[in-house]
Amino acid sequence: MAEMILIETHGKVGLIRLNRPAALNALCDPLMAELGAQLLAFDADPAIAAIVLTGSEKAFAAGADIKEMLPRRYPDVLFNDFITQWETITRIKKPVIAAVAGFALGGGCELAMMCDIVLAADTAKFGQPEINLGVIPGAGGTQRLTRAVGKAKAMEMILSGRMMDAAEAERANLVARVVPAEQLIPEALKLGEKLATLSPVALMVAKQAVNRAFETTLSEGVRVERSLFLPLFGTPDQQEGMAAFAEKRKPRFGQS
Ligand code: DAK
Repeated sequence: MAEMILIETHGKVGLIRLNRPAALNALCDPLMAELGAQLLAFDADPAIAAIVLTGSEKAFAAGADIKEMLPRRYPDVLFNDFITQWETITRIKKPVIAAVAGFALGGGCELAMMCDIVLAADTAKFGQPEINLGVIPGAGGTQRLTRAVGKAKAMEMILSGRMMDAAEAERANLVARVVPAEQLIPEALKLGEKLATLSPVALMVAKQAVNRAFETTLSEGVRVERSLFLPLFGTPDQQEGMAAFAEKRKPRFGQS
């Protein structure tokens, strides 16, 4: 059987390509298990500083595998716990960049939204079409899409199943930026390489701080930010970063 994901490394950037082209990268259990294991492996690998997750030109992922879900019944879905492996990506400490071309639908859109930064090709199409299947999003779509694009668009997309193209997704703050399709992977790798030159510990806590904004009030979030910011003054990277600025040279982070 063909591998469901393909792995490359580019310097300190780990690239994961979803690889079920015949099914538009539908996210079946074995694929999600492979993806989760690889994300954890890159996270634990000191030679890797950032991760790029992508699909094919036609589809980032067209959703969870509908044919696999078809026979499932409640309460089996409750006991067999098919949710757990979807959440691995939210536990990754290194920055994860989604590079989305083509369809990012249902679980595919949810997977992209679980990444830290989403870059989109001008061919990308985002949507939560679960309503057409008689269900609703099940991997955070009702929550993350609403927080990203606001109630008006999220409600319309989730209730009607309408897709958003890349330009609309950028206007609606669902993606960080849109690039020509042929530039998608080079741009994502370039961004990953840039992150790889920065302080690993600062990147990790920056992620934590931004993610906290989705979970809490402003005053509590500001307190969390402070509690993450102040200990950075005990790190070699803070000394190196500030000394390098004062000495007009490039910092060398993560050396000790
Ligand atoms: N699942 C399984 N197969 C899929 C698929 C999917 N989501 N999407 C596409 N395919 C398969 C098609 O069946 C077809 O296979 P063959 O018939 O050739 O064997 C092949 O991919 C090519 O698809 P099409 O022939 O349909 O290609 P088109 O270009 O005509 O159309 C399309 C592209 C993306 C518009 C269309 O394929 C489509 O509508 N796909 C379904 C999109 C969708 O409804 N996605 C949402 C699925 S529900 C959860 C986590 C996540 C979820 C739920 C729970 N937990 C953790 C609890 C998520 C749920 C979903 O994502």
